Amino acid sequence: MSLIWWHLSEEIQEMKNLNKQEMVKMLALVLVLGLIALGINAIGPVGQQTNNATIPAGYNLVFEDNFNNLSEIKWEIVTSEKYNWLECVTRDNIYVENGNLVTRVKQGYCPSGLPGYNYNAGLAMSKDSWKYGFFEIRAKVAAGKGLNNGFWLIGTDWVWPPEIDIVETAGYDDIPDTIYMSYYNPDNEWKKDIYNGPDFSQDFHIYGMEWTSTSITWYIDGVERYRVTRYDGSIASTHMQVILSMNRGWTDGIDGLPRDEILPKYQYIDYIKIYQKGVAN
Ligand SMILES: [Ca+2]
Repeated sequence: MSLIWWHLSEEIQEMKNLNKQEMVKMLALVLVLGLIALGINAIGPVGQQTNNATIPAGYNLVFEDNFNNLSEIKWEIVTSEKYNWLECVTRDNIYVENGNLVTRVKQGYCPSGLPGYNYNAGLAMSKDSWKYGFFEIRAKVAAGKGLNNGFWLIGTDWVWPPEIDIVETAGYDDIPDTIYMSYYNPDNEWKKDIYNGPDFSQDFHIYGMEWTSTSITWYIDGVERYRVTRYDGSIASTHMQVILSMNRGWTDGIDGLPRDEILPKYQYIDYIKIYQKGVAN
């Protein structure tokens, strides 16, 4: 503290010695520096890009959920009676908290009494479906071996293939620093790539995917990370529904089971936005 005060005292003394012209120059400099600081602030910290930075030109918003509440007009909360992995899917593991959709994996037996399943998870499926568009979520995934965070698209009424996995953490490791981007095309060919980045469970990130009649392109925080085109195989041309989920089934049998002591685990989704070309708001 005393050092800072000493420097300040010196600067005040120097200011007293400045003539009027120098004072005007200094005030102008302060003003310019202030404007630069304001500009930097408007851009925002890394990982907080504006949506405009990530959406390709020519798209209009057609679906949006900021998760201020859980809308059962927009979402079907799927349960095990309809679908299950190697755990049960129950309603209580999908809920809204502090403006985020939370999907949870926890220990617990299945209400439906399916044998051997002592974990349960949450899954929300969009009631609407879309053909082509730009799909984006801002999410903070959960860390932990055996946990599969997912934001993906599937054919209406669970018709498979096609399937587009916009983001998956496969749960091979404790730290989710690898994002899996996958596409199962209508010919049942699996196209895939991975992106190795930071520990994605430490902060929210923006995951996007553009699907056109000729290509599918994956984005992480506004940067293109993978693309398949019609030259790699057929591109899906049917309506697809969005699924938001976290589960523990995908890596079962590959040393991927979560340790009981890390549960419960939570994935947070701040928003989902879907844009299409040539469609008015
Ligand atoms: Ca939100």
